[in-house]
Amino acid sequence: MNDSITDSVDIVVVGAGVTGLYAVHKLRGLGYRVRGFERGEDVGGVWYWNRYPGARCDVESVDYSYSFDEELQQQWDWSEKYATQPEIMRYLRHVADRFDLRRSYTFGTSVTSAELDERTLRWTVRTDGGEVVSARFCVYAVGCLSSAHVPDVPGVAEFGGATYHTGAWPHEGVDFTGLRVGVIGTGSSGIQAIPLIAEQAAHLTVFQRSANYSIPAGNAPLDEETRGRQKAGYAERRRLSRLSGGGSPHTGHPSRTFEVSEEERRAAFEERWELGGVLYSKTFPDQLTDRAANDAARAFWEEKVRALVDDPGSADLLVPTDHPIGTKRIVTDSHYYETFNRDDVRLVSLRGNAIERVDGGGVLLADGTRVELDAIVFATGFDAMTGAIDRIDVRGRGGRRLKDVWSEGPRTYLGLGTDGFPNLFNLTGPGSPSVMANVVLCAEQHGDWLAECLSHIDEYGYRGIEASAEAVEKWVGECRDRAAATLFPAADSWYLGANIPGKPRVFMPFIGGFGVYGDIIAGVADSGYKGFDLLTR
Ligand code: NA7
Repeated sequence: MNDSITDSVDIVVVGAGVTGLYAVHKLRGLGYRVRGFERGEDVGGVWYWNRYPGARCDVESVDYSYSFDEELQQQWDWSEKYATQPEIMRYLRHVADRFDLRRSYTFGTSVTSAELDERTLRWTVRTDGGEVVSARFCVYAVGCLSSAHVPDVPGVAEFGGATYHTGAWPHEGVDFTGLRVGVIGTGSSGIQAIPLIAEQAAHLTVFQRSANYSIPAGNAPLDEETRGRQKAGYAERRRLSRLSGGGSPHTGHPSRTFEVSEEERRAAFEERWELGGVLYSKTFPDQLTDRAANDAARAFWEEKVRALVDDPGSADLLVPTDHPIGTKRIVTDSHYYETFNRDDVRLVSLRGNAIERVDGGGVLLADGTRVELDAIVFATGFDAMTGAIDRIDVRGRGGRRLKDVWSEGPRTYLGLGTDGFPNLFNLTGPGSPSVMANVVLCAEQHGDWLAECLSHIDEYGYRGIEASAEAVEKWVGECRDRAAATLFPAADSWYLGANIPGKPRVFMPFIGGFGVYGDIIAGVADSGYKGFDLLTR
């Protein structure tokens, strides 16, 4: 053993979010020695960091929960249809305690590098805590929305008030009482936070670069009867979810948009509007592939939203004109549009009038307007899908850096592996459907696949596994071609890296759906890991 090595294990897992926790549980259950590292001081991943007011999941809580343990599933009581951040944190802490997962983790510690020893096929993993761990397998579960993006606005350092990013919210909370607050960004985080900040602040200015499509959540407390019904129906709920595109049991209308009468079409849109949130994008099966079908869904949405906003000028600004509905994730809100009916809330469009700079007392726009502020909230999103892994200096065969190999966009086979990086797995990341589906079931799907894969390697005495260059090339093409057959590339979304200046414009997720993807990776396992090389030396 190299002198500098502080520990030697079978597997290092990076991240203690929904995905990492399950991976640790599953792999430890097979008898592997696992070390986990987590940047936060506790479990939770995105839910540990995103504590902004109004932070809430846009997947129903009954679905956004692990399915692997029937007792856990039956015993845990969700209090609302859509769980808030604190409730999800309570749940993940409960899971960590119940399955004794914390003992495998070192918290408050970031992995800084991982280097392959080509002779042994082991990884040397270094942390900012000074640990040097040798591992046979390295598993990244670092999250797709965990590298906060603060735009490079001149003068922010001169601002006299406080600044915040929704994805790195102070744990002690923030009191905006009596303050003039500016929120920059109207994605999911901004739209969730804005109504609650408006209630507290003396005045709120919302700086909107692009309007977004949002749909009221229809959130409600869950009563005993509803919970009982959900729990009794869990088996069927999960079965349908596993077949679905998004990892939830809801299925859209069986016909295409214009195969039904106008009356039936409106009834279907109304039903989805009432269901609430993100599922509206799949009311009809052709909505995200056919422009006219999308326009019909969009027109119904616009009618609904205009009815919620008193001032037609504000309504005009709040209706997106730049992308088809659903091609950025539809936001699931609570009283967002009504917030613009308040006298103490002002909507400022940055279209053609960008923020030029921040100074000591506020924000200066290109047209010379100055907005005086006491606090600025950046709800400006994330360097999505690749940002967190890019922070780690990963070096594979020949010393090649993963960041360089991915410089033109992430290159994976099935999202799970990259050629030149044997025994390294990336869970629920680019090349997988996780950001377009219920990530909890995605975490289980990947954790189970990985467990089976490692068991196979050991059963047959292999030293490791590595995606082939041909398989990676094909999968990158498949992800690109599937996206190209939809309306998704028409939006400047973070799926495409379009929100980060200079990032290559490549559609990063697998868009074919959770169920289809599950069949593909299961087929690969059944075939003896076609597309991977099983390494004997
Ligand atoms: P998003 O969805 O990336 O939203 C970020 C918002 O910030 C969006 O409105 C952006 O406008 C805006 N933005 C970003 N940079 C700037 C600059 N430089 N100036 C002004 N406005 C800017 O991130 P969220 O955190 O809201 O949500 C991420 C995901 O979390 C969400 O999809 C859910 O899956 C959960 P743009 O639209 O780019 O013009």
